[in-house]
Amino acid sequence: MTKRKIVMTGAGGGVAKMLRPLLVQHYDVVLSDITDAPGDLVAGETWVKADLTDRAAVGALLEGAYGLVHLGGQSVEADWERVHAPNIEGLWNVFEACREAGVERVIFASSNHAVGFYPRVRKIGVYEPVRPDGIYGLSKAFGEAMGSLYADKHGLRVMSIRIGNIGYEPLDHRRLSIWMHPDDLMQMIQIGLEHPDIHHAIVYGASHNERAWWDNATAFALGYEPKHHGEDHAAAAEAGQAKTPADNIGDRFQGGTFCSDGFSGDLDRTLKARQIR
Ligand code: 15L
Repeated sequence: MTKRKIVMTGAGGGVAKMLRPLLVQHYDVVLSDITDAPGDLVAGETWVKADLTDRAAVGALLEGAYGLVHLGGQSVEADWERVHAPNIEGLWNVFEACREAGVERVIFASSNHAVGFYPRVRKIGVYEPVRPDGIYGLSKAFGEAMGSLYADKHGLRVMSIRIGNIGYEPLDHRRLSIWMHPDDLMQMIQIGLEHPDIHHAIVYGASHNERAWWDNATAFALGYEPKHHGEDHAAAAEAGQAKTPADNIGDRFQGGTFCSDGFSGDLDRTLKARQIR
């Protein structure tokens, strides 16, 4: 049986490295990044070098694709120019190209940093307002809004995954609450690419974390059943935590150091504030 063509941007990054062997089992995968092709492509994978700010290149990349897994762009906090080019202008190009090419499904790699200023003592779902913890988080909130617009106005089916931290083990206390194993990310992406009832779904990219700060009801309603448990790795997380310096601001908020980075606000007020819709 011929496999469907899926494009994955940001294919040179760390998350893509973990996902590639899983994705190629199910799809014909076109990998893309701003770098040259790596030497480890396997059957079923091809590489297209493209810059997200190059509208024509993004259009050509998405031609004939059934779905897009969009991991590309700036992936940590940076100044406005570095975030704006790939995550705002580039994202616009990506959604426009999907609309024009008739791409049916988009998986948008959003981030926990779209809601990073929620205190750790709060458990949140996806219906609370966004609370970005920096310029990067702000761009992810913008991306979620793009997903909503293109689903409502142009009929795309979009899943925005607020990814916690992807890896084979949680790295510290914070990651113990937001960790996601690549196998579970793959399961979630497949739901996003295949589930018949998706319009625009915002879900949390997390494994089964006993210390979760998130209510992932929207993911569970779509059949998501994470296989990996954060608590199985508590010892590794404790060891990582022991090497992590204390952060009087970041340690109180879900976004961690992204919150303390450049903070000049009123800590008490930010902690106590209830965001009102
Ligand atoms: C993210 O959104 C980043 O892409 C990743 O590099 C980590 O910093 C992660 O969040 C995290 O919060 O741990």
